[in-house]
Amino acid sequence: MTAESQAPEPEPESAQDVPDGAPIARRTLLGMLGAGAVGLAAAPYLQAAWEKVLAKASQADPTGLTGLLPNPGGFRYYSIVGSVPRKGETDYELRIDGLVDKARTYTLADLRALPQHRIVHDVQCTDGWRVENTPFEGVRLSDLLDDAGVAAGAEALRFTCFDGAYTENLTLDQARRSDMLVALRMQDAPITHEHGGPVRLYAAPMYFYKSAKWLSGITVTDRVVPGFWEERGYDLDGWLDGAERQKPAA
Ligand SMILES: Nc1nc2c(c(=O)[nH]1)N[C@H]1C(S)=C(S)[C@@H](COP(=O)(O)O)O[C@H]1N2
Ligand SMILES: [Mo]
Repeated sequence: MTAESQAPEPEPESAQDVPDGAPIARRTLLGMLGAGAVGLAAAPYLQAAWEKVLAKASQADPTGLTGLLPNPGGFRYYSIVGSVPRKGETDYELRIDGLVDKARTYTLADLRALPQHRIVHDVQCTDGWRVENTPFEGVRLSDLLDDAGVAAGAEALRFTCFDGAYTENLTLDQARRSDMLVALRMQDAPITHEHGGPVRLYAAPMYFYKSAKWLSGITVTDRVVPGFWEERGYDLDGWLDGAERQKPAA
C-alpha cells in the first residue's frame, strides 16, 4: 500500500472531529486555535496541553494549515497520514531483519534493558524551524546492528513505521555513528505519541525528516532504498552541515 493511496483528499469545508467530539467546520476550528494561542504564549505551564491540541488538530488536517499556527515550544507536528494507532508497553515491537545473521524482535522492555545513551543536539526541519539543545535518549543503532549481526553484502538500512506509510534510510556507515539512536526518550521524558513514541529514530547530525517517528522496522538492505521524502526530492543524505559528516562522532 502506498502512502498516496492512503492520503485523505483535501476537504476544506468538511466537518472535523475536535477533542470534545463535536463536529466543527475547519475554518472555525482554525479560528479557535489561533485565538487560543494568544493567551497560551504567555502561560508556559500550558505548553504541553497546547502541543497536544496542535498535534490532534494537525492529524485531522490534510491541508497542513495547522502547521502555520504558533507554537512557542518550537516543534511542529508532522504525519503523512491522518491518524496513527497508539502503541505501548503491551503491543509495541521493533523488528530487525533483512541481511542479518539473526532477525530479532524487541519489546519496549527489551530496548530499555540495553545500554541507554543521551544526546543533546539542535533539531532542525527543512521547513526552517529549529529547536535548540533537545535531549534524546535511547539505544545506539550500532548496538542493535551488532546484536543482529550484519551479513555480507549489507550496505544500508531501511526504516518502516507503524503509521503504515513513512519510510527512511541510512547507509550502514551513517547508521554506525554513535549519534544515531533508536530513541525512547525526548526532552527527558518518554516520547509522546505525537512525537512518534514510544520509539522513534533520532538521527542527530541530520535534518529531522531522517528521524522516523513510530519506528517499527529496520531492514538491512544491499543498497539504499529512498524513503518517503527522498522519493519526493529530498537529499538521500540529510546532513545538517557539510563539516559534520567529515568528523567522526564522539
Ligand atoms: N512516521 C513519520 N515520521 C516522520 C515524519 C512523518 O510525517 N511521519 N515527518 C518527519 C519530519 S519532516 C519531521 S520535521 C519530524 C517532525 O517530528 P515532530 O512531529 O516530532 O516534530 O518527523 C519526521 N519523521
Ligand atoms: Mo521536517
